[in-house]
Amino acid sequence: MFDLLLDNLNKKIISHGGIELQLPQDIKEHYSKKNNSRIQSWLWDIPGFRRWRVTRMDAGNKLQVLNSVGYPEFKNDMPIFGVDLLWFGVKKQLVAILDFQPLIQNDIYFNQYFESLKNLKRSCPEFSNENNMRAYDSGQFFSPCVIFCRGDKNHADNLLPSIFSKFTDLYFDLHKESFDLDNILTLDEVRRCHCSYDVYNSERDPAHGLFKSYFGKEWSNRFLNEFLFPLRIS
Ligand code: BLA
Repeated sequence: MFDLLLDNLNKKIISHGGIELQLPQDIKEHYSKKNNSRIQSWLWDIPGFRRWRVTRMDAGNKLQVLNSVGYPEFKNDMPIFGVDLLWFGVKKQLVAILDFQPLIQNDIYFNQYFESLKNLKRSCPEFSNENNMRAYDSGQFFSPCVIFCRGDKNHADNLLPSIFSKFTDLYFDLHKESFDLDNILTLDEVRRCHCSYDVYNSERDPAHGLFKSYFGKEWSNRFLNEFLFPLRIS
């Protein structure tokens, strides 16, 4: 379902100087024999970022996932790139969440970093139904401009690709612009926020239960602690 988007993202990362880093084999690619499914990940070293990860899960008709998080360097207080795309084939339901994930909830910060995302959100009302967001407390690490859609095949095939591509471009544009902006947070504050982001998400991410049921507890704990949210235990 998300192959073209994955390709599009990885190509954009490379065009911004991204170099793929080596991952342990079972993190890079892992199979669930029981559920006939596969999870694959990429870790990128990109100038100006301290970590950028991409994960794709293919559980056939049951579930397709594209998930990616890009963390800027600690000396840059701009938001974190966050994307979680899910396709439930049986229900034919899309759940798409794309956000510049804010480090703090503060108007000065929003004014500095969210003008372009606000305009993108305005241009696609179908991706603006975040009132239906469930698992997360949207007050933390989500912005008022979060792009959220619970939709159908039409949303997935005809609207999502262009929104995803624009969203990624706007994020890289913002990253470039951020060098000319004054930071609102100090390096230590940014580090603390990135740490809290990993702790917060590792505790709330509905993926953990899902991974356990597909890939077992041991592998899932390792994937969560060592790959998805490594600052959680540092
Ligand atoms: C929801 N994410 C979910 C759900 C699943 C995953 C199964 C519940 C979907 C449902 O409502 O039925 C799955 N998340 C995954 C998987 C990975 C993952 C497989 O991270 C693999 C790595 N989540 C993020 C990021 C964002 C995010 C970066 O990882 C933000 C952009 C958001 N996911 C997010 C939110 C929900 C969600 C807000 C809740 C959606 C809702 O409440 O309806």
